Amino acid sequence: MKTLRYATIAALTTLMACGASASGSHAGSHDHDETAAIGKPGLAAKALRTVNIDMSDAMRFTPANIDVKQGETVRLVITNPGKLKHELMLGTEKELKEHYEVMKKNPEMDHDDPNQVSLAPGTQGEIVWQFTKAGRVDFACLQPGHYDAGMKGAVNVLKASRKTVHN
Ligand SMILES: [Cu+2]
Repeated sequence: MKTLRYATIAALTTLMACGASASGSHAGSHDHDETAAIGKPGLAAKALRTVNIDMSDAMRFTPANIDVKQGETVRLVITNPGKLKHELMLGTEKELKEHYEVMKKNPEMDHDDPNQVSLAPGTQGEIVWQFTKAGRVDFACLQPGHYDAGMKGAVNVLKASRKTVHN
């Protein structure tokens, strides 16, 4: 079991390294493919809008559907008023499912990526994220059992209007 655990942590460390370099190099051209599909860590100063999301022990996010505009940076303020640990991770459905399988094998595992936040009961956290690509970005709680119970939601990224042209 130890071998599995350490292998998983190594994989996560790689993921964290990708996330860290993506958030730390806005001036650079480094784009992680998987991250690009859902957007990238946002700059807090550019977050003009805050969206509050509650995570409940009824295994629901409220709201579970959020509309944003393409290119918009949003501050997601996430609250866990329940008695269980919950988390919110942004990702493609495929990524979320893969992470969930890892979480089920390692329930005590914590990760610390810019696209997710894990919250102990009664705590609050935030994710500042820029949604760069039109389409759908899924999110889910990957605590064992929670995703299966329907603890998931989606951000609908609406295509940017042609009025704003960036040169
Ligand atoms: Cu949960």
